[in-house]
Amino acid sequence: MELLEQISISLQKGDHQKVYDLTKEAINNNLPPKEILDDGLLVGMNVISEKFRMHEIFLPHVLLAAKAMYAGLDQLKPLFIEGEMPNRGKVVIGTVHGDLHDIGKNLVGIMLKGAGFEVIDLGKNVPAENFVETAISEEADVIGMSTLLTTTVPVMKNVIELLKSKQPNGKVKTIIGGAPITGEVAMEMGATTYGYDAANAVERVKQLVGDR
Ligand code: B1M
Repeated sequence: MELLEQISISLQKGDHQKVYDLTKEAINNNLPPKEILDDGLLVGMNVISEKFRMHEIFLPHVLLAAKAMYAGLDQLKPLFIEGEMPNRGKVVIGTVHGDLHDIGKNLVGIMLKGAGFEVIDLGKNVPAENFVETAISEEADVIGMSTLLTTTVPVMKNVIELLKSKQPNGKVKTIIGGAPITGEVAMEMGATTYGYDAANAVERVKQLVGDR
């Protein structure tokens, strides 16, 4: 079986040690990090997502798969970020209050760093005040919010409203993303823009800071 397929299958089995070893092997074989991510780890995670949606697997299984995802992703992270990068701007990112999903948000952070942005990652379950206070005190250009739960989508609006009240000049822009987010939702929430995946988020953030 091909190495990337083995990574995907081991991730689906929740075998984090195997995913760690196979990812290491793929890196040593000089496979491009983006290929290891897209054609190995994310393929496996997508199968998990679908099975979870169809109630074929349950939460403990998903947790194991997420742990296995990180066993691979953590090794890829430095490869996406390495090298001298111009400072394109500062982005504060996090998963909104009430939501503990952080794999997608972390991917966005890694890609932004790889593209030369300074990223302040507030983690998951981040209160609105934290986003806004950090963005203002750090003089960030953009706040990036992630959420995967439909119930926490409105929380993004709280952040955007709070930002508007603390900084009415609109200096800090906002980007939102995650599975339930569409362009329409972003407009409803009052966000400056949205990203449908990590690569798209980088393109959108570049546009927001004027493609410096
Ligand atoms: Co949860 N979960 N989960 N889960 N989980 C979903 C999201 C769900 C869709 C599964 C389902 O039922 N089909 C469902 C939400 C339903 C809904 O709201 N409509 C769900 C549920 C219900 C729950 C719990 C409530 C389950 C429970 O307890 N009964 C619970 C919630 C806990 C909480 O947050 N308060 C829960 C828990 C968990 C785990 C902890 C087990 C685990 C998370 C582990 C972790 O993140 N460290 C987990 C997982 C892994 C998933 C699924 C299976 C996979 C998510 C994932 O990591 N995908 C997910 C199913 C699904 O999404 N279809 C599901 C891979 C990742 C790379 O993709 O995060 O979408 P994603 O990110 C993409 C884009 O969305 C985008 O770019 C990323 C990469 O290209 N993006 C952005 C993301 N953020 C962005 C920000 C941007 C721009 C783009 O700009 C800033």
